Amino acid sequence: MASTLSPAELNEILHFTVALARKAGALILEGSEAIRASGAMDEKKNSVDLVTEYDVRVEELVKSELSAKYPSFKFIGEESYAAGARTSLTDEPTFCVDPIDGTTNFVHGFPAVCVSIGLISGRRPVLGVLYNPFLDQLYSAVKGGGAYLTQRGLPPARLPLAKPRPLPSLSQALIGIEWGSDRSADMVNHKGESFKRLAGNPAEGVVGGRMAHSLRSLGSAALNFGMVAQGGLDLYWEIGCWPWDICAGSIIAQEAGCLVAGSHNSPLDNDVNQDVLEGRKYIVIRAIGDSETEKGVDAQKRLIKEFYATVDDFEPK
Ligand code: LIP
Repeated sequence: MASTLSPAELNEILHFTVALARKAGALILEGSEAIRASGAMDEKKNSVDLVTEYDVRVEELVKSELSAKYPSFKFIGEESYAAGARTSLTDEPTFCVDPIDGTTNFVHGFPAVCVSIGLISGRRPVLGVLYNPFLDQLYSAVKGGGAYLTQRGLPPARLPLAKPRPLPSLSQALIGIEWGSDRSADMVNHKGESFKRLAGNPAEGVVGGRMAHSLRSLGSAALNFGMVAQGGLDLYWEIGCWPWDICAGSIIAQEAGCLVAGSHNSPLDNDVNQDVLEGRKYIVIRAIGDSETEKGVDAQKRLIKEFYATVDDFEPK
């Protein structure tokens, strides 16, 4: 079902959400110094699934401000979920929030950290804001309104940042990947073999190797989506992260001409519906320019099929 929110309503919500993201960003910066001084952090499911007092405090700030301003809207948040809240997705407007995406980076002082505030309506993302306070980079989009990057006091720049070039094959791609926090042999073997084939040289014995230009890990699903939207990464793929990690990033990417999809057999129709949102398997490819022989949108689908023919498919736990 289509979103019930009008463009004017979405723009008003965007205006409020951008200001809130900057406020949350200030608390993240304050927390960064405190956490690096104290080293205080807790573990969720294991020693690499980290949470800090500031993940919880930022979510409380964002949740209280959103519910005060939009009392009828529902709320899904990483730390609320960790605390046992289970908000099921309906057609009603629902905020989907990750207070600190890139918590491991946050703890280490690696500046790829952001607050991610998405809005879902009609079971599809319709608004997204990502704010990285360390680099003062703010990504934003509303459905039908385009995607923008506002950084370091410069005027908003429409995404992608450069005219999309053709991408003939994965061998010319810069690909975003993540190890994630499930380090079981099963997960690490699937990811390891997949990464090996993406990077490996088929002419030097790597069966099914694609020899991509290289692989990158920003350590934040949300910022990986932002980087694909701006054209700095060609693709990003992850199995195991959650709806709050990708909700805002997915509408920003779609509004920047990207194709977003779920697992190996999801239809490549760029419909980020409930199955894709909750599927915990995500892929996004940048806007691709038409070449003499192929339309960019066809190249996006061909390359995702080539990608899925290269990597393993497996179930997140
Ligand atoms: C992180 C994601 C990342 C994934 C990590 C973790 P967090 O989110 O952004 O893509 O690999 O396991 O889920 O926990 O920093 O909000």
